[in-house]
Amino acid sequence: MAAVYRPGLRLSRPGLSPWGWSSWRSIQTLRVLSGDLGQLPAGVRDFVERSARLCQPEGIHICDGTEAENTATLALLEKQGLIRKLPKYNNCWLARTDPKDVARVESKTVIVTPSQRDTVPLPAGGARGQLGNWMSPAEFQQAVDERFPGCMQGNRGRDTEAGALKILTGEPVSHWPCNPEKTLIGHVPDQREIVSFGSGYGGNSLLGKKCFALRIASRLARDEGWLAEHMLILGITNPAGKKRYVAAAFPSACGKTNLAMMRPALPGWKVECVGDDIAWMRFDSDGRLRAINPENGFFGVAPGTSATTNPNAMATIQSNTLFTNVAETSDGGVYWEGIDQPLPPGVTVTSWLGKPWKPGDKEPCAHPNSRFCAPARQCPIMDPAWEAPEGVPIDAIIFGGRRPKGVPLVYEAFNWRHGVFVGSAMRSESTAAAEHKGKVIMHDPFAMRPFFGYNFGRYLEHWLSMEERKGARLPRIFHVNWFRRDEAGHFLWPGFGENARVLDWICRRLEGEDSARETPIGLVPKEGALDLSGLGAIDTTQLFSLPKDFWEQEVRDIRSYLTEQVNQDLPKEVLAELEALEGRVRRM
Ligand code: OXD
Ligand code: MN
Repeated sequence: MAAVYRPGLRLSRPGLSPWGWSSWRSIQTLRVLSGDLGQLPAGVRDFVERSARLCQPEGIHICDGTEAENTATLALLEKQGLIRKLPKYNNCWLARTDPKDVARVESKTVIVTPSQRDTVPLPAGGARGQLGNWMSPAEFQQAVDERFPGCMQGNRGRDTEAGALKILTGEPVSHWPCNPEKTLIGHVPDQREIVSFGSGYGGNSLLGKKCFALRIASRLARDEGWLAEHMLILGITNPAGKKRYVAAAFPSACGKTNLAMMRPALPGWKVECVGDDIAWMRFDSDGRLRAINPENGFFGVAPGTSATTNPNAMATIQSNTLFTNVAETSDGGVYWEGIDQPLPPGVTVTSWLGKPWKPGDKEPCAHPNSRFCAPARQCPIMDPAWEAPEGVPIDAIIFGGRRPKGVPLVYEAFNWRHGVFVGSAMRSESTAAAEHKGKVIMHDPFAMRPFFGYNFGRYLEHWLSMEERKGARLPRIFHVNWFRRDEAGHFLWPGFGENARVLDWICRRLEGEDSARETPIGLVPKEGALDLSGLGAIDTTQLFSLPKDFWEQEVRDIRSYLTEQVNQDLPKEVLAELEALEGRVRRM
């Protein structure tokens, strides 16, 4: 894939790009297949012309975003054999990628700044940095030179490009175009520029999502005093009609989409969805933190999604949806692990690898990171204000992770500063959304580890600085863990719709209810404060227990992570919170 995306922000003037675009040889007259270059703003036109000179496509199609364009694009991709229609649904499609191009590639995702420390903290003792990858402008220039010149030309282009740019050549392709060896996802925050090569998959190539709305936007947000975060946004209304909005940060594959679209198990409660992945938040003139979802759709993990776990997602994906790497049924439908739908008699399944598959087979039928991509407006519970330009007022921020041991169902931070520390100390079992292997507990501060657009130490300072904003009404901060297990490995909490019980407690805390007790790690629900009516046996003692040996190890791990990885850039306030926690754990 060779896609160059540049949001229309502060476009540099012709000839001024540091990447030496102007030095590439000029090509034949540009062949504009549709649209009018002359109608584009000067900066955009300049960008298109320079990119075309560099990549040398056979033609240029200027997107107009119309339905007709969408239909024509789908038809062309179908003709090229890149997607196939799923006749069981309305306008739904299946793409099967190259098995080597199935997830975000964090190791090949870089941020380019003149100074390394603007992008990443320098770890102590020469340790390998885990908070993003920096590339120098010179190295980046070389990487661009090695990849882009002529990459859309004739046959060569076929091996390296995909998506909208691929269709420019109009030639049929029999395989998923990617170049895993040369994949590079580069961000140049100073230029607000993203350059992606070699992958057609998800976050590597949907450049408006992780690349722009998180990495570049987090840098913009720091410069301009707002927040760009890996958070869902939901509205929750209690039986008395009182509505609150919360934003929640979870690492990939912790059930963010399920929570964002939750059908509450508690009678009389209503959840409405504003967004399932990204929140842009700023304080308004009344000091309220307001959030918008900058996305237009959902790009959710398919396996585990079912009428039980997420009925609203299932309703959303019945039409106008592009599925990737799920399995296909012989009656033209989709299938995956945990879809919880018996196969009708006589219906067979083809796996994401194109092989016959039957229930009980060792290999999964769908790739664990297989996805659905659907318009948000199709979700039956979209919040009436989901597109409101002023955003929705956020009263609580929830952090969470997949923690099989030691971390209670819910706790509240003592205050903003403690909450920032809680975000910095987030950890979770690893996910299929990136290239990591195995179920290791990874540090994932603010669920942003793969998405920071600048030095994490400075990001922490930015969060801490919110406390100093005059008139800011800071949201309360909570931490949740739906995934704690007992000794036998069984989940201690049913999750999904029952998580409304935790949101209920959070809402009551926001109303000022005295329903929390202090523990060394934060405030947890008082005995009987969590509504467990009708739930059957829940072992709340285990669910909320704080084993001293676990927390001793946890604070050791947090200390070594923060002091090694953030090192000189760790704000003293965060270090002080860590020391305070260490003291409380010692006295446990
Ligand atoms: C995603 C992720 O949303 O990896 O795809 O976080
Ligand atoms: Mn995400």
